[in-house]
This record gives sequence, C-alpha cells and structure tokens, in this order.
Amino acid sequence: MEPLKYLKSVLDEEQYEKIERIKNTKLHEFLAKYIELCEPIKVFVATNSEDDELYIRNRAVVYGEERLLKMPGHTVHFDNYYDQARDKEHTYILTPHGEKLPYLNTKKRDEGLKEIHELLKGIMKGKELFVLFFSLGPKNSPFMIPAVQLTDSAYVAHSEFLLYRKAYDVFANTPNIDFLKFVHSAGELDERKTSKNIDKRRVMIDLEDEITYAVNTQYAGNTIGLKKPAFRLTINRATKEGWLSEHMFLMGVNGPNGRVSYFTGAFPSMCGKTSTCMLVGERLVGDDLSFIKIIDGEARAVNVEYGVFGIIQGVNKEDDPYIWEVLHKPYEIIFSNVLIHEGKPYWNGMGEEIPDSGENHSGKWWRGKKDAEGNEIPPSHKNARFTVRLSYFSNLDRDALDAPKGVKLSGMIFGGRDSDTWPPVCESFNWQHGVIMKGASIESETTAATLGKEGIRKFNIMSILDFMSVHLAVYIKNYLEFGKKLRNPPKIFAVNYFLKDEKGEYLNSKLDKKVWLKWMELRVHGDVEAIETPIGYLPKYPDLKRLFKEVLNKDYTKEDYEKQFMIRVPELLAKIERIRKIYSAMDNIPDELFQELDAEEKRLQEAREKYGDYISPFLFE
Ligand code: SPV
Ligand code: MN
Repeated sequence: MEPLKYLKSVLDEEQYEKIERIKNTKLHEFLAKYIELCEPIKVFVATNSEDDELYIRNRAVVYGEERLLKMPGHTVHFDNYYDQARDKEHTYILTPHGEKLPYLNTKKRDEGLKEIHELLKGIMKGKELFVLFFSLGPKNSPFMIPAVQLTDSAYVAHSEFLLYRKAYDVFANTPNIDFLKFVHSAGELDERKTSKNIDKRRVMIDLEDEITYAVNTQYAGNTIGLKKPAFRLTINRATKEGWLSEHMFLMGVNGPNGRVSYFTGAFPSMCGKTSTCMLVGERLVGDDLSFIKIIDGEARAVNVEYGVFGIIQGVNKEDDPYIWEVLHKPYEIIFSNVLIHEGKPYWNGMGEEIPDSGENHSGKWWRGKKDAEGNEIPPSHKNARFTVRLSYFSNLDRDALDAPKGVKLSGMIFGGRDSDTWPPVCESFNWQHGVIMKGASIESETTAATLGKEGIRKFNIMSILDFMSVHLAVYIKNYLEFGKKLRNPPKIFAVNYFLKDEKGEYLNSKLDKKVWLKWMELRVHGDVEAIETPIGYLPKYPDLKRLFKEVLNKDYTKEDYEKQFMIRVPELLAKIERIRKIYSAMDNIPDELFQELDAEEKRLQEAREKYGDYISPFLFE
C-alpha cells in the first residue's frame, strides 16, 4: 500500500494530520515500514507544542517507566540491573561485506538488518509508539541535522525533549528534508518496567541508510537515538564532508578585560570532562558532543545537544555548585538509577548521609544487599545519572548555545586518566603535532560508564573510540586535512588531572584545572610565553605562580611546579612505543602520524642524553 494511505489507515485522525502536514516521502515510508513491522497498539506523533510534550511526560509516569518524586518536576527512572551502561559488546556497525573496523564490532549489513528486523517484528504489541522530531545542532543553521526518533519508551521520548531542540517545524516547513532515523524498542518489560530480555539486547548502526536500531534496552546511552547512536552516523558524515563531529564539551573561558575564548574538550567518561566545563566562573555551552565546521576560514563549534545527561555520582555542593543548584530546584529532571528513599533521590558521594534502605536499580534495597554475583550493591549505580535541560544552568552561555554559526573555536583540549606520563598541561607545537601526539595518543584508565573491567589503561583516540564508525585512518586523515583548511587553527592542548608522585598521591588538587584553563586562554592570544620542551610548550613558573594566586589564592611553589612539569622521559618513550604499535597494526594510517611519533621520540632521546631520565622544566628555559 502507498505509505501515506497505510498511515491513514492505522493512525487516528489527529495523529495522521500531524504527519500529513509534513511533505516528506522518505519519512512516510520510514514510518509505515516500522509501524507495520513493530505493531504498536497506538501511535503518538509529537509536534513542538507544549501539550504534546506534556502528554509524553505524563505517559512516562502512566506507563510506570518514571515515578514522581517529592519535589515537583522530579522523576526517577530505573534501568534493568544488567542494563546500566552502553553495551559495546552487542553494538554493531553494519558494513557492506562485514569489513572489520579497529576496536568496534561490525556485522555484514544484510545479516545485521535481518537480525534486527526479526527482533523488531511485533515487538511493540500492546505498546504505544512515539514519533519525535528533533535537530542536532542549532536549528536553521549550517550545523543543523534533522532527525526522527521512533520509540516505545516514554522515558526515552521524555529524555529527548529535555536533551534536544524540537524540530517538527523544520520538517513541516521543508519538504523532503534529509534526516537521520532512529528506531528503538525497550522490548518486553518486567514488573519494574525495565527491559526484560537483556540477552537479546542489540544496537545496530546502518551507515548506508543512516538508521540506527536499539532493542531490549532502556539505558539512554543505547537508546536515545540523538545521542550516541546518532554520533556514529555523524562521525561518518563528517569524515565524508570534511568537518568534525566530536565527543567534546564546549565552553567559554573568561580572559582578561571581558574577553571570552571558546574551547572544546575531549575526555573519556569520568575523567573530568563535566567538572571542567562546569568550572565556577566560566561559561558552559555543552558537556558532551560538539560539531566543528569551517565557516569563513575559521573553526566554529556548536553544542549538538540542548541538555545534559550527566553522571550524578560524586556530585556535591562544594565541587559542583551549578549542578547541585539545578538538582535541588523544582525543575523538570529525570534521575536514573539513584537510591530513592521517601520520595527523595540519593547518590554515592553526594556529601550527605545516605539512608540504609530504599529503592534503587536493584529493586528494594538495604545496606549490605548483594547481587546474584555476590557483589555488594551500593546505594546508587556508579553510572547513575540526571537528565535536564541546559537552560536551567546559571553558568550557561545562552547566546553561544543558540548562535546559528556557533562560536569561534580558540582551543581544543585532550585529557585522560594518566598517573605517570603527561604533565598537567601542555600545548602542542602545531595542529598536526596536536592531532597526533595529543588527540590520537590519548590513553586512559577505564571507568564505570561502560560494561566491563575498570582501571585498565586503554588507548582511546580523541576519547571517541567507542563510537569510531569509520576506520581510524580515515578519521585521522580528515582531522589533518581540516587543519590545513583553516586560516588560524585552534591551538591543541593536552591536560592530565590524574598525575601522581612515586608514593601514589595525586600531584594536583581538583581545582588546579582552572589555572590550566586560564593559562590556555592566555596562550591562544599569545599573552604569555612558554617553554619549548620535547613534547610541546609548557607554562613558565612565574605565570603559573601568578595565576594560582589570582585564580585560587594559592601559593604555588617551585617544588610543586618542578614535580608536576618534570619531563618523564622513560614513561613518555614507552607511551610512544605503545602508540606506534597500535597504529602499526592498522592499514593506511597517514605517514604524518609515524613522522610525529618518530620526531618526538628523537627529541626525547636527545634530551635524555643531555639531562637524564627525569628532567626539570627549568632546564629547557
Ligand atoms: C559517555 O559515556 O560518554 C556518556 C554517557 O556521555 S552515554 O550516553 O552512555 O554515552
Ligand atoms: Mn559522552
């Protein structure tokens, strides 16, 4: 049957009208295909209206996927105990003939599509399907990518209304607009309204038709199409079109005399990404995903999203005042996988007393409760989260968030969890050096954001490896080319908040990152000089001493500086060797990558001959 006719036959009149208003053949085909396949009992199409949004918000409660908490606006959602993070093992990039990608699982496209369509068959029986329209990036801008989400989870739909820009109008006003497509079903739910068939959990990414699928899961990192599923699609698009789709926050750093300079930052989960972009006194634009494009010869960046899906563990009044403030107001907030006691949310590391019982991701909870594997269950899950709109944040840079051409990007920051190799902050010599030796060389200890073991040092290029839907060679080449097209490329920095001394004590305190940011802000304008070392430019002691005093009112000693910025030659050389080994095993890696590794190795060896293994930064002055 003709798609629109089919839709007319299955949708009630009000919903059909909302679809009919959109003149888009591909959309009609897409909807007809998946409504027929998934067999929902009911379909709801959301426009941009407040009423439609409210309907979805209420459905989440009516269907039991969210429960109201004491504070108006607050709800809690639980994911299945075994569905608490992105499932990398069961996420597949579909490639034409099953071609392999480094690090990610792939499947032959037709086999993957067959498998997922079998899983989707009849999966929404008895459930309501939500049809949602959003935009990645600011609307009506060179960055905008329209997208359609189909989901049978009101929690997922509700989350997307908090996290993305509504774009029904874009579809209605632009016939046959091109768009990304996401199909999600939580599958059968158990009595707690969490996905039951976790063994059949699948996430599939079809780059060819730009559709992603997620079934038998609710965890937002798997299911919110516009977040990480879309990210795999936009990385692919960006490499084809010559721009950057990145796993980066976007923030403004306040410089002298009212100057604001914008930085992106890429850090693996739980390595300081949020705490950096939320630093007191600076300007938040986005906390997770950025698009970077060349406009008039300049690198310009936007936040892909409109809200925050943030880790709640460790959020406390002192360290995270902006988040704390938001979480304690009657705003629309979804808490997920926290502990609920008498209608109030509690989480690990909140700096307040946590009750001994309540309800959490494991169901009814009491202190000392163990799971089926014999592990003690903490009050909240390590990857418990909050979902809110950015507009609630008092540190938000509203103009930057909505700027159609984004903001001019002055610097890019790369960081990881590294106890013994990189100094706290270092500026690369140039774009190519930064891309290769900072971004493409990130290693980090694993965290709780994905399933699997924690605490193992892992390679994670640009902190984007989990999403690397194209071959690394293609990705790196695109980066190098991107820089060549810029009049004045952003400066690239590496930071390391986790450096330790020989006794295993951290060498920096949590807020020192603010000083590194201020230093980087001065550097992008050439306001301070730096020391040239084998690995890049390091801050000069007097500049840091002044900044520590100004920014943190702290006395920064020469001894601290020397310990923190010591060039650790054996560790740096070992790292180069690890990185070289990783890339040597791959095909088509650009020569520039190996040239940079060789050149830095040579610089380090020469320095070692002159000064020994551990070199004070003063020796390079
Ligand atoms: C991350 O892990 O990088 C996140 C959370 O931002 S998730 O949505 O699960 O990807
Ligand atoms: Mn992320």
